[in-house]
Amino acid sequence: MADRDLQNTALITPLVGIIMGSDSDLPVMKAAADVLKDFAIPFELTVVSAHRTPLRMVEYAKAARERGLKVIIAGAGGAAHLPGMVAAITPLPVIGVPVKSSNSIDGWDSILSILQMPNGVPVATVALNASKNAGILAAKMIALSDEVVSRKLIDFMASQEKSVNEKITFLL
Ligand code: RP5
Repeated sequence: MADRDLQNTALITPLVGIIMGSDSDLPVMKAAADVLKDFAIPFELTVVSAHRTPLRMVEYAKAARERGLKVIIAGAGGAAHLPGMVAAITPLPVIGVPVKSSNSIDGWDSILSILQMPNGVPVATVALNASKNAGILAAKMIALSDEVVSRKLIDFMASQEKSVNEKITFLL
């Protein structure tokens, strides 16, 4: 599938770049895209492999800020070097999603290789396969300078609270 096909719009500049090491990560990473769609935040989604397409990774990370991206969500499994390497190149915040790939060591390989970054090169790491949270965190970053997204986040949080409160009432 062409990159263009995976953009939620070809006309609006994406604010969030969702990248992943392999198309096999897509079933996990799709939840981040779903969140951004819900918040009407323009994003792009594509495969960038630190190991199989290293030059593409460097080009992507170098160009990201000038293309208008504000935050990058990077998911990878196994020896998951993509989020850290992208964070080493771009000044943009990078949210790392450890993906539990089929040949992983229960996902610990992905978690530790994304989480254990050296001082000076932070990656905001979410839980294993937690790309939904990566999408929400990206939305919170966008909301810092976007009142509409901020309002949507406040509504989203209120609806979560309401749904939990309703369940509690039901249990009583
Ligand atoms: C990583 O290796 C990818 O992020 C993926 O999670 C894992 C397996 O990739 P495939 O062999 O399925 O392409 O680089």
